[in-house]
Amino acid sequence: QTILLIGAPVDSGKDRRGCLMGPDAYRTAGLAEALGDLGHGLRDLGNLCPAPATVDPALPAHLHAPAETAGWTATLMQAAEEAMQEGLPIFLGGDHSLSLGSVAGVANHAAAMRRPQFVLWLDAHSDFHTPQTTASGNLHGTPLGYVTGRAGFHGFPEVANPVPEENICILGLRSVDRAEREALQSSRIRYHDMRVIDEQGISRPLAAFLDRVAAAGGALHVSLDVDFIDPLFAPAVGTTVPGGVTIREAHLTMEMICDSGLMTSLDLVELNPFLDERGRTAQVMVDLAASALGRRVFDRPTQAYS
Ligand code: DIR
Ligand code: MN
Ligand code: MN
Ligand code: MN
Repeated sequence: QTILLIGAPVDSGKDRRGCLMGPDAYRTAGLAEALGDLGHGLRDLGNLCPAPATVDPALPAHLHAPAETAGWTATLMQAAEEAMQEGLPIFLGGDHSLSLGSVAGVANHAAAMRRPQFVLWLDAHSDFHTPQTTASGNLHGTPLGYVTGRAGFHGFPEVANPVPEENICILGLRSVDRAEREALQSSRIRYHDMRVIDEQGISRPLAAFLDRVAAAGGALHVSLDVDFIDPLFAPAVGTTVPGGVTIREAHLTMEMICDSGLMTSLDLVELNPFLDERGRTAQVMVDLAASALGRRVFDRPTQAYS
């Protein structure tokens, strides 16, 4: 299975700049070498550019850079659909608004293959806003709203194959806005906050979700936001929230994903190298990607945990 590295220097999903440096930080931290060492075939497709787009006047006025994000969405949707025909794409962000396009694109491919699409969202935030409910106006808080087919994304590409809410699992939540909390609680999304992880460990809710994906024969997109991890270990992100998962919990998550053999696409998002010290957070993300794709200390029988 060939891995395709797709740089998406999206920086329009929020005010604070710097995520555009993400793709090159991952390259500098040795992502290609780490995955190549694991025996994977690998192609770096370089960086994408956003398609030209205009603002739809029906969008609320407080949104930050909606035209640029709509353009990125069109570009990423197409790139994701094409990449799925050739291998396992890793989208190198870029802020989390890149997932409007990456997830919608992989879902189009899954629909063409007649496979259900599942999404594992690893994030402190639920990113389930619409352009109308976001208080910040930052579209990086909206990808799950968009890909599930919520209304209000005027001027954005049509979501031909919305991801069913019950096929989405969010882990790591500790910052959920009021409008999202209400929408999430009345949705069929499986969401687990940090308290669940504290009480049950991360493996229990994760194994339950992976079992459902396997039983359905689904395709699995994993979206890894830097702020899933505690800022003690991964400080280079614009929206740090204390109380996140540890490095060990993050690696266990990625190793279980690897053992399941289910992952078909991956986002690495929200890294802001401008906020970092010596590329430390980029290195953490590269190591986590390596765990998701086969790096381990010792071999072990698969699914020893379930
Ligand atoms: C916040 C931040 N909920 C917003 N979202 C982030 O602006 O809507 N998502 N950082 O990962
Ligand atoms: Mn996010
Ligand atoms: Mn296809
Ligand atoms: Mn986040």
